[in-house]
Amino acid sequence: MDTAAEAASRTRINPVVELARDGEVAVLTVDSPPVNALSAQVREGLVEGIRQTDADPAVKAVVLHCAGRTFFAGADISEFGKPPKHPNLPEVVDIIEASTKPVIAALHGTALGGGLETALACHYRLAVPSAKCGFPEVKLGLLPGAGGTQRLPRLVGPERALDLVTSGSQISAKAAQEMGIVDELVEEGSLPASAIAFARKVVAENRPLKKVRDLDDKIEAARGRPEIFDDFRKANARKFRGFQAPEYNIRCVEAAVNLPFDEGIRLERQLFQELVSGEQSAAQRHVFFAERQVWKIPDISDDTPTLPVKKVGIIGAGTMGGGISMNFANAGLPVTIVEAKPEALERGLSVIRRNYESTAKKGRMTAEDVERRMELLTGSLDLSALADCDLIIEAVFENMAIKKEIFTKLDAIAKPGAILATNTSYLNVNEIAAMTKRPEHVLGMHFFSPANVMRLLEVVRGEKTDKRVIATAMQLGRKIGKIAVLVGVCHGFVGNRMLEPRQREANRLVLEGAMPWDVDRVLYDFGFPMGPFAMADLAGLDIGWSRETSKGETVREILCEQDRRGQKTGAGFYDYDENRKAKPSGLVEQIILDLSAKKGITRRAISDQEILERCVYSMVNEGAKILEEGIAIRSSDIDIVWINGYGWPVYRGGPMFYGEQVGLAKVLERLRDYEAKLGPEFKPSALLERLASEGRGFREL
Ligand code: 3H9
Repeated sequence: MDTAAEAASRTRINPVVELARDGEVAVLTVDSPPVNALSAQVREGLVEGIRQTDADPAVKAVVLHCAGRTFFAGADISEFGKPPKHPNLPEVVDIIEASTKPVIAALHGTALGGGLETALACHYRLAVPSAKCGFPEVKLGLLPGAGGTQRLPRLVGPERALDLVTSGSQISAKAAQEMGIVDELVEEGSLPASAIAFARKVVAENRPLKKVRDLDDKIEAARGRPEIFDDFRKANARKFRGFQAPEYNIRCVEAAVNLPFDEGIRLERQLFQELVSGEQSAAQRHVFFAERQVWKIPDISDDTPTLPVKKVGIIGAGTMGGGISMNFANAGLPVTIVEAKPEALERGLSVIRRNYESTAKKGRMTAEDVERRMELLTGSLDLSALADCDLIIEAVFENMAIKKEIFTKLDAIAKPGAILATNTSYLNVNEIAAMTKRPEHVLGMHFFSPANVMRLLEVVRGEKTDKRVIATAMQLGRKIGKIAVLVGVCHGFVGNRMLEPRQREANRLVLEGAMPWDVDRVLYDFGFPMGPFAMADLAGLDIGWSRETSKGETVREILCEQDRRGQKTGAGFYDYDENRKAKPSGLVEQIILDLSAKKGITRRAISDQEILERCVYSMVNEGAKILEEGIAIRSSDIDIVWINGYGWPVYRGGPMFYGEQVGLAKVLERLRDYEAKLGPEFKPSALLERLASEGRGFREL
């Protein structure tokens, strides 16, 4: 309980900001759950708080502190794109910096973005050791727009500032202290008392008001040395490809070095405004919220009980089974891997070891970590070794008969209550579940190759799957670091089903007049890491192909027949040199021309625009059908699948977001045009027709 005296020295400035007094030190406490984002109300409260402390002659110093789990986690992202509310954050930080009393920021949790900018405008910064800080704006397609790009280089120098603002990564309080962002570390859990004590010391020693804007020693040396920035651009060109924000961040840091503070701030403001009103940031902010939305399942509440999973079984030690096993071992769960043949089991386990060892070689894991993980993996040749597993994931060859046989056997072996999952990419999970007497415990868990690396996990809900089983799979997905998306049963689920129309159009375009490298270039320029033909060459053209059944009816079949099976054979759609660098192939061009002629197709010039529209709008249309059928819960889930599983550029927000950005009416019009010219594959989905006619978007469903 507060004493009467303590209560008397507290003033509530507004519902989220409180001003307390501890002798000559004022403590401004912000309490705006969940993450103390700097919303309009928080900003108003801070400005009023500083006004009051400035006006009160009894106050000699101010501590700025947040209640709950974290110091300010940044600007309130949900305010972007809406009419601005005053005071804005740049105004707030100016007012804090201009305070006539020293302001001490007390950091815990994650001081991010605008939160860290607020701290940099304070005169001192303290942090508990577990605190982290960073500028994640770039991940939202933005730059620190409240002085961060100008103050950070003055504290840490331009090189480190460039790294921090363009990577968006978080650093520990200790690292922040070493760099000069944080003045002192204080004992865990000691805030705000330790900050109040520090403030007293500042007052007692009559220390001057230290303003970061006045510092020069860390930037001086870089002045007039443009190569620092040019080299940084060059070194990161691949990573930044297509993104607008990294370059804008670099320009701001460059300005911090070369321009007076106020001019730098003006440039920062101007570039921030440009980014925040642009398409890329809108897309990246959409992805931020979509990634958090994906875990919410309308008919399965957060408090749905989950089933305990202490031991995992994996059937198949191939590429998929091995990768999946690594995820669980990484999370500290024991895994039993079952294979049919001893050589295959041994090979699978040694591939896993090799993967871990190569991670260790890169310094991202210790030799002990490798051993600890390997110890969690047990191989077996007998399915009955899975009898005590809580979750069993089948990851064998994509063949319904084999999967059915395995599930029939599993049903007899697995303990009651165990979850049985299939890692199928296309097959009907209901049919597989029907082989067991416990279809409510069966679901799909579709991992993406390489399964230990790719973030996406499609959790496939069968018609009988129990809600607790789904809640457990989603929770496990989170535990192993995946982004899990709940999808329904259909051929290819969300991701592969939408890949199909893109693939179909890519192949048709090639027969109608484009070359594989034309299609690849258009999709690469759009932002995919590679086009479909380069991708096919990488994966191997002979997946699912056999010489006996090959009919020579597609370019791919002809290439396989000629032993051009992709990168592994040094040739596929492209020719490859000894460094695996791709070159367009004259031979392939001839094969394509011959095949077009054989099929009676008169080739024509095809524009880049047509390539893009046919490949991408057909995906949007398929996505609309997926939504219509209830296979995905919401359009943003589809976006998450494509961004995390198929390399869709994050700055284009996912296929459904992109469709909306283009305009559903325009997409519809182009689909109708292609339907008339090219056939029923382009028939628009009823949902797309309806939304376009109502002027609504997928997000409003
Ligand atoms: C910026 O600062 C611009 C300035 O430079 C310039 C301005 C002029 N705003 O992630 P969680 C919500 S840009 C609004 O699940 P965790 C989030 O949606 C900003 N909402 O928790 C979720 O809501 P719900 C720079 C936000 O513990 C809930 O809070 N800052 C914000 O796993 C819990 O979030 C960033 O980019 C926000 N800023 O992780 C930091 N942050 O429950 C963004 C969170 O309804 N935030 N929410 O789904 C994060 O990285 C993580 O949320 C954090 C906590 C690490 C803080």
